[in-house]
Amino acid sequence: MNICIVGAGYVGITTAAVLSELGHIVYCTDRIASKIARLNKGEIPIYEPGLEELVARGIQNGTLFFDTEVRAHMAACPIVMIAVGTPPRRDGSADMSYLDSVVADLAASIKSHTIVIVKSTVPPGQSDWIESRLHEAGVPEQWVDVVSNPEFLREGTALQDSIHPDRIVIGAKREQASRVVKEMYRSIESEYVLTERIDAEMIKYVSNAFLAIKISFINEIARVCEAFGADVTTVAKGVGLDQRIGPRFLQAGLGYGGSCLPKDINALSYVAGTKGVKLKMLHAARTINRTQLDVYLHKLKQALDGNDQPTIAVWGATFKENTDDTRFSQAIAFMKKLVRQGWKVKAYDPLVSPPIRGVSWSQHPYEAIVGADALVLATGWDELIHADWASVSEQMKGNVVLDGRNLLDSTLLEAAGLRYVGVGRS
Ligand code: UPG
Repeated sequence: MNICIVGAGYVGITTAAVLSELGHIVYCTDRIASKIARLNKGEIPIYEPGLEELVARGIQNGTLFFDTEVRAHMAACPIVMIAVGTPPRRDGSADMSYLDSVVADLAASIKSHTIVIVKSTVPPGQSDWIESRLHEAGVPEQWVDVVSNPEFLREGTALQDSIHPDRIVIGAKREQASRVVKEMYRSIESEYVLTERIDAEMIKYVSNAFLAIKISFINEIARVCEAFGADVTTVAKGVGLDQRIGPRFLQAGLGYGGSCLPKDINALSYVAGTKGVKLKMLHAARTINRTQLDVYLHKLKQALDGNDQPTIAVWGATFKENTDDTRFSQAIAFMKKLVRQGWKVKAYDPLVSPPIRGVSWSQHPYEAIVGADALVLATGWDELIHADWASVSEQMKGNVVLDGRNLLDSTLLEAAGLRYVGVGRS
């Protein structure tokens, strides 16, 4: 199949590379010429393990192309996949302006039957809207099928998630269109959910909302575990073994961040509000996520034992490990909170060092901790979890280690003379 993907962002590039690997001819398009030029040289603008190799292979095999001629490829390909961003607006709603301009391009380009796959995360009802806009612009009804096919890949494990997805959701009006999209993924073994478009759109938002609720739930439970001297990691393990609950997304810590969960739960709350529905659980999940940073700050203050001019080292800045994405990162939000206390903050992250007022960046994790009163593990990077704790203990001035991800082995730290502070752990 010849497929045109619009938007060379995270989802666009990954999906393009995977579809080309499945044997399709894929044209991944974007208006930003500099981005396309870099991609054609095999340079990937994002950090994602394994993606560079896959893109290089597609380019070499002649199955993957990056191009700025968006309209030309839209006109030539029977399948056009929309993978542009839908960033958050101030009021919590999703900004549809990139999608709007893609629809205008489509209206001007479609000359024969085209399946328009909406891969971007959009509010429920958006596919209907795209369809009516195209009809209003003069595209005959029989020329276009708009199909909702949301993406569930996670940053850092995007290829694994794309090649071995838990499910592939395809929402279409006409069965024939669903069949073509299913055929496009032919060699991917997965559960296929063929459904109405509105259900497919809802599945995407509800999945992210549920994940956020699961994380906030365990973060709230961590507070009560701590009050009773229970260990939330053990409690989560025991609870998660119940198949009705499941073990994942029960890791207590600084809370969730990233470009999806915070944005999508805000957008779902917003659209629900337009229909007069108040989503109280989502509201609670957001509140817990915000106050989780205060829980950690309080712990740090207690551990610092009256030292009100401390130097704090923070390891990790990205919203989670194995990504260079810092959008809505709880690690960064926490650093800002520390700076607001008037404290000195020294930070290290294996991939990024964004300018943050009051934060000085180190090139090496052990450089950041020299003279520090406390160390905060804010992102679960492997190299940081498996640090040499004896050296850490030697370099630091104080001995407090605040585990923002509940990932460290307290016995190892304590053996090195460090004082371990986790969340929900006695
Ligand atoms: N997190 C926790 N505890 C857990 C699991 C995750 O605090 O037990 C945090 C994690 O540190 C991160 C956030 O939750 O800050 C989100 O993690 P994750 O969901 O793995 O990252 P994303 O790459 O944002 O992926 C989410 C969905 C994915 C979807 C994508 C975009 O998991 O299915 O495609 O958002 O919508």
